[in-house]
Amino acid sequence: MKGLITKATGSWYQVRLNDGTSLACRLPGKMRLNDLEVVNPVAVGDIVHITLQSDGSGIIDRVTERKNRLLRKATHGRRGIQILASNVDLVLIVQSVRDPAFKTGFIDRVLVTSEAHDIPARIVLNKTDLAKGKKDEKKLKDTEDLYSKIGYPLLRTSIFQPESVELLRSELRGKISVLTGHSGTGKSSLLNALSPELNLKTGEVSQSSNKGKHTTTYAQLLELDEHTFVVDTPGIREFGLVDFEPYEISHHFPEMKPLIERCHYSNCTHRHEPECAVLRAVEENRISESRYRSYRNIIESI
Ligand SMILES: Nc1nc2c(ncn2[C@@H]2O[C@H](COP(=O)(O)OP(=O)(O)OP(=O)(O)O)[C@@H](O)[C@H]2O)c(=O)[nH]1
Ligand SMILES: [Mg+2]
Ligand SMILES: [Zn+2]
Repeated sequence: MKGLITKATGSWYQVRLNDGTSLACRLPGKMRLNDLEVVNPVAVGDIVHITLQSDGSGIIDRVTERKNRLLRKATHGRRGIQILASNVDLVLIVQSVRDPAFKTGFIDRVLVTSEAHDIPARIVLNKTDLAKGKKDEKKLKDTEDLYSKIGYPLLRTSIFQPESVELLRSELRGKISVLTGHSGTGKSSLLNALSPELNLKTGEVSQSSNKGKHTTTYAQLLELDEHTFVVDTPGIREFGLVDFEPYEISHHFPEMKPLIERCHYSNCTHRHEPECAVLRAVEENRISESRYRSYRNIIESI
Protein backbone atom coordinates (compact mmCIF):
# COMPACT_ATOMS: atom_id res chain seq x y z
CA MET A 1 0.00 0.00 0.00
CA LYS A 2 1.02 3.56 -0.59
CA GLY A 3 0.26 6.60 1.55
CA LEU A 4 1.14 10.16 2.43
CA ILE A 5 2.85 11.07 5.71
CA THR A 6 0.68 13.58 7.56
CA LYS A 7 2.39 13.49 10.95
CA ALA A 8 5.84 12.34 12.01
CA THR A 9 6.67 12.22 15.68
CA GLY A 10 9.82 10.10 15.52
CA SER A 11 8.35 6.87 16.78
CA TRP A 12 4.92 6.90 15.14
CA TYR A 13 3.95 8.11 11.72
CA GLN A 14 0.44 8.95 10.61
CA VAL A 15 -0.11 7.89 7.02
CA ARG A 16 -3.05 8.99 4.89
CA LEU A 17 -4.18 6.22 2.56
CA ASN A 18 -5.77 6.71 -0.84
CA ASP A 19 -9.29 6.26 0.53
CA GLY A 20 -8.73 9.19 2.91
CA THR A 21 -8.38 7.08 6.08
CA SER A 22 -5.32 7.25 8.33
CA LEU A 23 -3.05 4.49 9.53
CA ALA A 24 -0.52 4.56 12.34
CA CYS A 25 2.84 3.28 11.11
CA ARG A 26 6.28 2.55 12.47
CA LEU A 27 9.67 2.89 10.90
CA PRO A 28 12.07 -0.07 11.05
CA GLY A 29 15.38 0.76 12.75
CA LYS A 30 17.49 0.12 9.68
CA MET A 31 15.79 2.90 7.78
CA ARG A 32 16.59 5.34 10.52
CA LEU A 33 20.27 4.64 9.96
CA ASN A 34 20.24 5.06 6.19
CA ASP A 35 21.17 8.70 6.09
CA LEU A 36 23.08 9.74 9.17
CA GLU A 37 23.07 13.38 8.18
CA VAL A 38 19.31 13.64 8.45
CA VAL A 39 17.72 13.62 11.91
CA ASN A 40 14.29 12.62 10.54
CA PRO A 41 14.50 10.14 7.66
CA VAL A 42 10.75 10.39 7.00
CA ALA A 43 8.92 13.72 7.01
CA VAL A 44 5.45 15.09 6.36
CA GLY A 45 4.73 15.16 2.65
CA ASP A 46 6.66 11.95 2.00
CA ILE A 47 4.90 9.28 -0.01
CA VAL A 48 5.69 5.89 1.49
CA HIS A 49 5.14 2.22 0.76
CA ILE A 50 3.78 0.35 3.75
CA THR A 51 2.99 -3.19 4.80
CA LEU A 52 -0.01 -3.86 6.98
CA GLN A 53 0.72 -5.73 10.23
CA SER A 54 -1.55 -8.23 11.93
CA ASP A 55 -2.24 -5.76 14.77
CA GLY A 56 -3.70 -3.25 12.30
CA SER A 57 -0.71 -0.91 12.28
CA GLY A 58 1.68 -0.44 9.39
CA ILE A 59 5.41 -0.68 8.73
CA ILE A 60 7.06 1.83 6.44
CA ASP A 61 9.08 -0.10 3.87
CA ARG A 62 10.42 2.75 1.81
CA VAL A 63 10.03 6.36 0.86
CA THR A 64 9.28 7.04 -2.81
CA GLU A 65 11.58 9.40 -4.65
CA ARG A 66 10.98 12.98 -3.56
CA LYS A 67 10.34 15.91 -5.83
CA ASN A 68 12.15 18.11 -3.30
CA ARG A 69 12.82 18.56 0.42
CA LEU A 70 12.69 21.72 2.48
CA LEU A 71 15.74 21.44 4.73
CA ARG A 72 17.15 23.35 7.63
CA LYS A 73 19.82 22.79 10.22
CA ALA A 74 18.70 20.63 13.12
CA THR A 75 18.31 22.38 16.45
CA HIS A 76 18.23 21.47 20.15
CA GLY A 77 21.88 20.53 20.10
CA ARG A 78 21.41 17.88 17.42
CA ARG A 79 23.86 17.77 14.57
CA GLY A 80 22.73 17.34 11.02
CA ILE A 81 19.79 18.22 8.88
CA GLN A 82 16.09 18.35 9.55
CA ILE A 83 13.58 17.79 6.76
CA LEU A 84 10.74 20.25 7.41
CA ALA A 85 8.63 18.72 4.65
CA SER A 86 8.94 16.81 1.38
CA ASN A 87 7.29 17.25 -2.02
CA VAL A 88 6.52 20.91 -1.42
CA ASP A 89 4.88 23.12 -4.07
CA LEU A 90 4.98 26.39 -2.13
CA VAL A 91 6.70 27.78 0.94
CA LEU A 92 4.81 30.44 2.86
CA ILE A 93 7.02 32.56 5.04
CA VAL A 94 4.59 33.78 7.67
CA GLN A 95 5.66 36.90 9.53
CA SER A 96 3.61 39.45 11.42
CA VAL A 97 3.48 43.23 11.44
CA ARG A 98 3.66 43.25 15.23
CA ASP A 99 3.70 40.77 18.11
CA PRO A 100 6.21 39.54 17.05
CA ALA A 101 7.58 42.11 14.58
CA PHE A 102 8.83 40.62 11.32
CA LYS A 103 12.49 39.97 10.62
CA THR A 104 13.81 40.40 7.10
CA GLY A 105 16.83 38.28 8.04
CA PHE A 106 14.55 35.32 8.63
CA ILE A 107 12.63 35.93 5.40
CA ASP A 108 15.87 36.07 3.41
CA ARG A 109 17.18 32.80 4.84
CA VAL A 110 14.03 30.94 3.88
CA LEU A 111 14.07 32.57 0.45
CA VAL A 112 17.64 31.38 -0.16
CA THR A 113 16.70 27.84 0.83
CA SER A 114 13.59 27.87 -1.36
CA GLU A 115 15.57 29.19 -4.31
CA ALA A 116 18.21 26.52 -3.81
CA HIS A 117 15.60 23.76 -3.83
CA ASP A 118 13.62 25.37 -6.65
CA ILE A 119 10.51 25.69 -4.51
CA PRO A 120 8.42 28.82 -5.08
CA ALA A 121 8.11 30.99 -1.96
CA ARG A 122 5.62 33.61 -0.91
CA ILE A 123 5.94 36.08 1.96
CA VAL A 124 2.82 36.41 4.08
CA LEU A 125 2.74 39.43 6.34
CA ASN A 126 0.03 38.69 8.86
CA LYS A 127 -1.69 40.76 11.57
CA THR A 128 -2.02 43.81 9.33
CA ASP A 129 -4.88 44.87 11.61
CA LEU A 130 -2.20 45.64 14.22
CA ALA A 131 -0.40 48.19 12.01
CA LYS A 132 -0.43 51.50 13.82
CA GLY A 133 -0.14 54.87 12.15
CA LYS A 134 2.03 56.18 9.36
CA LYS A 135 5.26 54.64 10.63
CA ASP A 136 4.01 51.06 10.46
CA GLU A 137 2.34 51.71 7.13
CA LYS A 138 5.61 53.04 5.69
CA LYS A 139 7.55 50.06 6.98
CA LEU A 140 4.99 47.74 5.44
CA LYS A 141 5.05 49.55 2.13
CA ASP A 142 8.86 49.64 2.02
CA THR A 143 9.05 45.93 2.74
CA GLU A 144 6.46 45.21 0.10
CA ASP A 145 8.34 47.31 -2.48
CA LEU A 146 11.67 45.75 -1.60
CA TYR A 147 10.46 42.20 -2.11
CA SER A 148 8.14 42.72 -5.05
CA LYS A 149 11.02 44.36 -6.92
CA ILE A 150 13.11 41.21 -6.65
CA GLY A 151 10.28 38.87 -7.57
CA TYR A 152 8.63 38.01 -4.27
CA PRO A 153 5.22 39.65 -4.07
CA LEU A 154 4.07 39.99 -0.50
CA LEU A 155 0.65 39.00 0.71
CA ARG A 156 -0.88 41.06 3.52
CA THR A 157 -3.24 39.09 5.73
CA SER A 158 -5.24 39.40 8.90
CA ILE A 159 -7.48 36.76 10.38
CA PHE A 160 -9.96 39.60 10.93
CA GLN A 161 -10.06 40.50 7.24
CA PRO A 162 -11.89 37.72 5.38
CA GLU A 163 -10.92 39.07 1.93
CA SER A 164 -7.25 38.59 2.79
CA VAL A 165 -7.94 35.03 3.94
CA GLU A 166 -9.65 34.36 0.60
CA LEU A 167 -6.61 35.70 -1.26
CA LEU A 168 -4.49 33.30 0.73
CA ARG A 169 -6.88 30.47 -0.11
CA SER A 170 -6.49 31.11 -3.82
CA GLU A 171 -2.67 31.03 -3.45
CA LEU A 172 -2.87 27.61 -1.85
CA ARG A 173 -5.36 25.95 -4.17
CA GLY A 174 -4.20 22.68 -5.66
CA LYS A 175 -0.81 22.71 -3.92
CA ILE A 176 1.06 21.29 -0.97
CA SER A 177 2.20 24.38 0.94
CA VAL A 178 4.34 24.67 4.02
CA LEU A 179 3.87 27.49 6.50
CA THR A 180 7.01 28.49 8.33
CA GLY A 181 7.82 31.41 10.60
CA HIS A 182 8.54 32.45 14.14
CA SER A 183 6.27 31.32 16.93
CA GLY A 184 3.21 33.54 17.33
CA THR A 185 3.06 34.98 13.81
CA GLY A 186 -0.34 33.32 13.30
CA LYS A 187 0.32 30.24 11.16
CA SER A 188 -2.22 28.05 12.90
CA SER A 189 -4.68 30.96 13.22
CA LEU A 190 -4.57 31.56 9.47
CA LEU A 191 -5.28 27.89 8.82
CA ASN A 192 -8.21 28.00 11.25
CA ALA A 193 -9.48 31.05 9.41
CA LEU A 194 -9.28 29.09 6.15
CA SER A 195 -10.97 26.06 7.62
CA PRO A 196 -12.49 26.38 11.12
CA GLU A 197 -13.03 22.62 11.39
CA LEU A 198 -9.25 22.14 11.59
CA ASN A 199 -9.59 23.56 15.09
CA LEU A 200 -5.83 23.96 15.53
CA LYS A 201 -4.50 25.07 18.88
CA THR A 202 -3.33 28.68 18.93
CA GLY A 203 -1.58 30.59 21.71
CA GLU A 204 -1.21 34.09 23.00
CA VAL A 205 1.95 36.05 22.32
CA SER A 206 3.80 36.81 25.56
CA GLN A 207 3.35 40.44 26.58
CA SER A 208 6.75 40.67 28.21
CA SER A 209 8.95 39.11 25.50
CA ASN A 210 6.65 39.82 22.53
CA LYS A 211 7.26 36.26 21.39
CA GLY A 212 4.99 33.31 20.76
CA LYS A 213 4.83 30.42 23.18
CA HIS A 214 5.56 27.58 20.74
CA THR A 215 1.99 26.38 20.71
CA THR A 216 2.29 24.06 17.71
CA THR A 217 4.71 21.30 18.67
CA TYR A 218 4.88 19.06 15.62
CA ALA A 219 4.50 19.47 11.87
CA GLN A 220 1.21 18.28 10.50
CA LEU A 221 -0.05 17.97 6.96
CA LEU A 222 -3.66 19.06 6.78
CA GLU A 223 -6.26 18.81 4.05
CA LEU A 224 -8.06 22.00 3.02
CA ASP A 225 -9.87 20.32 0.15
CA GLU A 226 -9.38 17.25 -2.00
CA HIS A 227 -6.46 18.80 -3.91
CA THR A 228 -5.12 21.31 -1.39
CA PHE A 229 -2.80 20.47 1.49
CA VAL A 230 -0.99 22.65 3.98
CA VAL A 231 1.70 21.85 6.51
CA ASP A 232 1.43 23.68 9.81
CA THR A 233 4.83 23.69 11.47
CA PRO A 234 6.09 24.65 14.93
CA GLY A 235 7.41 28.19 15.17
CA ILE A 236 11.16 28.35 14.74
CA ARG A 237 13.69 30.80 16.07
CA GLU A 238 16.20 30.38 13.31
CA PHE A 239 16.30 28.95 9.85
CA GLY A 240 19.78 27.45 9.62
CA LEU A 241 21.05 26.86 6.10
CA VAL A 242 22.54 23.52 5.12
CA ASP A 243 24.97 22.42 2.44
CA PHE A 244 26.02 25.73 0.96
CA GLU A 245 29.45 26.95 0.01
CA PRO A 246 29.90 30.69 0.67
CA TYR A 247 30.36 31.55 -3.02
CA GLU A 248 27.03 29.83 -3.85
CA ILE A 249 24.84 31.98 -1.63
CA SER A 250 24.61 34.89 -4.06
CA HIS A 251 23.33 32.50 -6.75
CA HIS A 252 20.16 32.32 -4.67
CA PHE A 253 19.70 36.09 -4.37
CA PRO A 254 17.82 36.87 -7.62
CA GLU A 255 19.01 40.50 -7.63
CA MET A 256 22.67 39.43 -7.30
CA LYS A 257 22.68 36.50 -9.66
CA PRO A 258 22.83 38.45 -12.94
CA LEU A 259 25.77 40.52 -11.63
CA ILE A 260 27.98 37.66 -10.53
CA GLU A 261 29.60 37.07 -13.90
CA ARG A 262 30.77 40.68 -13.92
CA CYS A 263 32.81 40.21 -10.73
CA HIS A 264 36.54 39.90 -11.30
CA TYR A 265 36.79 36.55 -9.48
CA SER A 266 34.50 33.70 -10.49
CA ASN A 267 34.25 32.54 -6.86
CA CYS A 268 33.80 36.07 -5.53
CA THR A 269 31.99 36.20 -2.16
CA HIS A 270 31.17 39.90 -2.64
CA ARG A 271 32.62 41.08 0.65
CA HIS A 272 36.08 42.48 0.12
CA GLU A 273 37.15 41.35 -3.34
CA PRO A 274 38.23 44.04 -5.80
CA GLU A 275 36.15 44.75 -8.90
CA CYS A 276 33.05 43.22 -7.39
CA ALA A 277 29.84 43.99 -9.30
CA VAL A 278 27.64 43.17 -6.30
CA LEU A 279 29.46 45.57 -3.96
CA ARG A 280 29.18 48.25 -6.62
CA ALA A 281 25.43 47.63 -6.89
CA VAL A 282 25.07 47.93 -3.10
CA GLU A 283 26.95 51.25 -3.15
CA GLU A 284 24.70 52.50 -5.93
CA ASN A 285 21.56 51.35 -4.10
CA ARG A 286 20.63 48.90 -6.82
CA ILE A 287 20.76 46.18 -4.16
CA SER A 288 19.08 47.01 -0.87
CA GLU A 289 21.11 47.36 2.29
CA SER A 290 18.81 45.03 4.16
CA ARG A 291 19.21 42.24 1.62
CA TYR A 292 22.98 42.71 1.53
CA ARG A 293 23.08 42.61 5.34
CA SER A 294 21.18 39.30 5.24
CA TYR A 295 23.62 38.06 2.64
CA ARG A 296 26.61 38.88 4.87
CA ASN A 297 24.96 37.31 7.91
CA ILE A 298 24.27 34.12 6.00
CA ILE A 299 27.86 33.90 4.72
CA GLU A 300 29.18 34.42 8.22
CA SER A 301 26.89 31.77 9.64
CA ILE A 302 27.86 28.96 7.30
N1 LIG B 1 -4.46 40.83 15.80
C1 LIG B 1 -4.21 39.66 15.20
N2 LIG B 1 -3.84 38.59 15.94
C2 LIG B 1 -3.60 37.43 15.30
C3 LIG B 1 -3.70 37.29 13.89
N3 LIG B 1 -3.36 36.04 13.58
C4 LIG B 1 -3.07 35.41 14.72
N4 LIG B 1 -3.20 36.24 15.78
C5 LIG B 1 -2.96 35.93 17.20
O1 LIG B 1 -1.59 35.63 17.37
C6 LIG B 1 -1.40 34.67 18.40
C7 LIG B 1 -0.54 33.53 17.90
O2 LIG B 1 -1.23 32.82 16.90
P1 LIG B 1 -0.88 31.30 16.51
O3 LIG B 1 -1.77 30.95 15.38
O4 LIG B 1 -0.89 30.41 17.71
O5 LIG B 1 0.61 31.48 15.99
P2 LIG B 1 1.58 30.35 15.37
O6 LIG B 1 2.36 31.01 14.31
O7 LIG B 1 0.80 29.16 14.99
O8 LIG B 1 2.53 30.03 16.61
P3 LIG B 1 3.36 28.67 16.96
O9 LIG B 1 2.43 27.51 16.82
O10 LIG B 1 3.84 28.89 18.34
O11 LIG B 1 4.47 28.63 15.96
C8 LIG B 1 -2.81 34.23 18.83
O12 LIG B 1 -3.14 34.95 20.00
C9 LIG B 1 -3.67 34.68 17.67
O13 LIG B 1 -5.00 34.98 18.05
C10 LIG B 1 -4.11 38.45 13.14
O14 LIG B 1 -4.24 38.45 11.91
N5 LIG B 1 -4.34 39.60 13.85
MG1 LIG C 1 0.91 27.20 15.53
ZN1 LIG D 1 31.55 40.00 -6.28
